[in-house]
Amino acid sequence: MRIHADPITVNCKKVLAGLQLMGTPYELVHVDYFKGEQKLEPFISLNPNASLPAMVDGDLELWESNAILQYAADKTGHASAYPQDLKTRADINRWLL
Ligand SMILES: N[C@@H](CCC(=O)N[C@@H](CS)C(=O)NCC(=O)O)C(=O)O
Repeated sequence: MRIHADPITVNCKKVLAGLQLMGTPYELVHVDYFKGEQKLEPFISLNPNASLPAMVDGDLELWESNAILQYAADKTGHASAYPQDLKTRADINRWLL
């Protein structure tokens, strides 16, 4: 799992903290926010919204910090971080959305 991010920003820090909390290994690809690299190639091809973070896992390219964390929790079976129970999940989603 490669995370394209600048740890100085809150949405990037959230993803990196969440992955560390779940013990999910990742490779950080640093995209310098203050140099505006999120608006330039190669990042802009990965996320046309020009915002950090984004993730690449195999052939899956994903942006949105919460979507990345949800995917990571489901992939690694971290039910305590993102429970499978529908009602509990709906409650979590309402806060995330
Ligand atoms: N809803 C998005 C928000 C992403 C976002 O706003 N990222 C900021 C950094 S925290 C960004 O890259 N903004 C683009 C800019 O300022 O040029 C998410 O949670 O991933």
